[in-house]
Amino acid sequence: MRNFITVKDIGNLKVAVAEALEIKADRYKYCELGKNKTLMMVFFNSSLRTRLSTQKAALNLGMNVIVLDINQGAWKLETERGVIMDGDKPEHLLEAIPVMGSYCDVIGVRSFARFESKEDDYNEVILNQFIKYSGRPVFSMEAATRHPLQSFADLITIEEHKKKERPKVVLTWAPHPKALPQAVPNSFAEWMNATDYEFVITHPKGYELAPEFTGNAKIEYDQMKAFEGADFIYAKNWSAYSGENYGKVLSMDREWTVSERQMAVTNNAHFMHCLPVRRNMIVTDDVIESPQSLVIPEAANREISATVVLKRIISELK
Ligand code: AN0
Ligand code: CP
Repeated sequence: MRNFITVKDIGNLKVAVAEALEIKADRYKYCELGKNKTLMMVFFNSSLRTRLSTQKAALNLGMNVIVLDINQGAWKLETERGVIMDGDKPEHLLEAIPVMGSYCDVIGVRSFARFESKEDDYNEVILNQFIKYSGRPVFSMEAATRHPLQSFADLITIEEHKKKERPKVVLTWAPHPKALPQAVPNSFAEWMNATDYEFVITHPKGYELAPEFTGNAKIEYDQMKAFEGADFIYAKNWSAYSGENYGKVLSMDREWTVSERQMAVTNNAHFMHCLPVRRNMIVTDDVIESPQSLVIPEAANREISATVVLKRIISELK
């Protein structure tokens, strides 16, 4: 594997999950593989899980790790070509990227949707410049439209906890006070569509995701109906995608907060969320603390998904 950006990059999902479970059983199995190889993690946005789990994954493989937080101590970066740089940004991404590439063997990038231009966000202009100009394999640590390390960890978690071959998995929108990207739900949908699970998406009208991600998933606007018989509830807020409303908060309706009321009609479903989560906006205290909640094991599996991805990338380094 060269880059890890979408579900397609991981190939067969059954093989990937089997590899993940093998690594989970012995996470230091490949501890020699990364000797004298350096991972650089570049963050344009905050992170708790991604920075810790990806660093841990690199350490499992014996790699060295460098972390750069662009907004803390680095020069402010211009990202658009052709700009007369007489403002507050002393450096251009077009120099910064190859320089970063010269100090490492693999680069991880976190660069969220900026909501300034839907076209730029959905064309992944920042991430693609890293792929084009770093000269290194690049993996996404959540880019503008996808969060594949999260989705892979989510898949591992579902495979570990499912009680039937083809569980019913429901992605539900839930309210949040600030505009959030569509990357997590897009990615989750893309990965679920690549399985043979029964997959349903529920959200208020106006929160339709891009069709390239929802694919053939069933869209159900009635949340209670969507939850009926579900085996897994995956909650997430996202801002509007469609048309003029791109990046806007259209609803803060707390009827959509996941509570015991909706969980009661499920098949004793497990509750999932990628974290960070705002309690009593997205999910009630009772549901997130219930024995059916998987949020902690789900986050723990981020170390496993990252170990598989880094292992595959460094195995192919020249
Ligand atoms: C981010 C998001 O919704 O994309 C990161 C989630 C992993 N969440 C927040 O910014 C709160
Ligand atoms: N789930 C996730 O990616 O968390 P962080 O934003 O804390 O990395």
